Amino acid sequence: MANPLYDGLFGLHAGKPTPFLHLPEGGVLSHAEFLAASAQIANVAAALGLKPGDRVAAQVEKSPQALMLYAACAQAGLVFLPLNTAYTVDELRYFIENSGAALIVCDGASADSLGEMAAGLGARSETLNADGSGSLTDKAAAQPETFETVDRDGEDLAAFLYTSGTTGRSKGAMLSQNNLLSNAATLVKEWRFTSDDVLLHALPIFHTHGLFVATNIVLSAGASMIFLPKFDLDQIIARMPEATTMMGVPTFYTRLLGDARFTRDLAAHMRLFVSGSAPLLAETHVQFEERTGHRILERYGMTETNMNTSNPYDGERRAGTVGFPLPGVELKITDPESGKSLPDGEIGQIEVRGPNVFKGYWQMPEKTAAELREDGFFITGDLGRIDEDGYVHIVGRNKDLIISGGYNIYPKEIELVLDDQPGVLESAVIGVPHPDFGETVLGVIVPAPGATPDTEAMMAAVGQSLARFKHPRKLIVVEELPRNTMGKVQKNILREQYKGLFAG
Ligand code: MCA
Ligand code: AMP
Repeated sequence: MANPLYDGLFGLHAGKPTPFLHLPEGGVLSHAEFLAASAQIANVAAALGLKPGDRVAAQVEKSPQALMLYAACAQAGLVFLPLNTAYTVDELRYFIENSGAALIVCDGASADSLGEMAAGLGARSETLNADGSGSLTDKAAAQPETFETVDRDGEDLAAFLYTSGTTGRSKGAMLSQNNLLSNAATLVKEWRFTSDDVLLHALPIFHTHGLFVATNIVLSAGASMIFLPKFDLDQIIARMPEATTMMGVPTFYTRLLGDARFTRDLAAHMRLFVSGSAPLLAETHVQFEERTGHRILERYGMTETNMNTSNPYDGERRAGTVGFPLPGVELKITDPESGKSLPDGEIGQIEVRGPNVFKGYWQMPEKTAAELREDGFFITGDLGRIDEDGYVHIVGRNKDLIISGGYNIYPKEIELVLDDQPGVLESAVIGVPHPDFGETVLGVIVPAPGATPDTEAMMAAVGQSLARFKHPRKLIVVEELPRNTMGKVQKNILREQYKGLFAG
């Protein structure tokens, strides 16, 4: 028997003294050291009574120990559910309740509020702080450094990642072991990763990009990574000489270009820069090549599908495109009304099928059926076209979504909070161009007749219930919202009207 995810990413490195994590403060954690410590955490989970298939929710800062928790879940057959550290207690309650998590691992600072909530929902809770201390690692220290890997099938679930929806309710995307493994194997090959690679890792590890793309590729290739707690320009510039590759959201690249220390010399030895999670402006692509001589490799993916397309490693990396479907991934452009395939060159919705496509949304069969067709094609909600050379272009979104600095924000969730505030008749939340984050959030408010809404109090209310990155950067009060003849709010008119508000 076997456990494909654990065996394919972690087990293959058992006992090896090879480098895995280059730490921010200096020093290296080898594969063997990492795996011994993660086996101790797997033993803690078993001692707590967790059973294969149970969900483990983690809202913890990025640290080697946080990654060990991921490895421990794989080894013990648990479903890993990483959560953005910016989420408020209100937001977390929903994820924990909805997933039925058996264990919640959180920072010591939120132990009181989350621990109480966990207990109320029948879950256990442990703490793990940014420096690796906490009740989880305290308990792990007393456990053996080996753990008998739990048998799993490739079709068993490995992780849940919550993604918001256009209705404002988040959905737990269920990812199987094979979803994660197949994508990692493909990307290692396509992007030519080997054990000689050193990845500069400054992404969060609670999303697909930092965890399933960056980390899984490094593990699968036996490479190592410089594991920084977050994106910090000084650190990136200081550590780049040790790296061979970097992955980031477009904000990483625009920030690097804004710093005179980021020179052709500094980047000369690098093998590859990858960008994704949000559109990379063609002008950033061009400026980056002018500065460094490197062409950024842009790829396209989603939480539900991992990576779908990539520009080529060899061959032309075409600015403003996301390249070709990855081997094993089928991509078609369809008419949003009829679902029928459109000829190349025409704009329609992007649908994808392949071993990377998720198993559906946790306990939401109707939502799953609405987006995942019976024949296996997933309707991405992105609009695109395929050009005459086969490159995929993303031209827009068929879903009401804002992407700020690589984080997805669903306007509906914010509108629901704004509409609830005293003196508000209705609201519309839109994304407008922002020089640093690509897009940022703007709230447009219509007061109730005779009322003067207190925008400061409204921002405070938003702060109470929603993560900081979702907060509108500005609230604008208007008399009425533009509507079409069907009465639908015309957000495109608002976006056009306010597009210059934050322009750099
Ligand atoms: C931080 N803030 C943000 C964001 N990040 N606000 C809006 N959008 C954001 N992305 C808030 C902070 O709380 C702070 O609030 C203020 O903005 C300024 O923070 P700053 O120090 O400038 O930000 P930072 O800490 O440097 O972070 C910016 C960042 C970070 C480096 C771009 O957001 C980041 O690492 N983004 C990557 C997200 C990612 O991994 N996405 C992948 C999703 P204040 O100061 O007012 O308190 S996976 C995915 O999309 C798919 C599958 C894919 O294709 O990869
Ligand atoms: P998420 O729900 O966080 O997985 O975000 C997935 C969405 O990010 C996709 O549906 C796209 O809208 C967007 N996205 C990811 N990569 C790219 C890219 N390279 N260019 C444009 N949009 C992208």
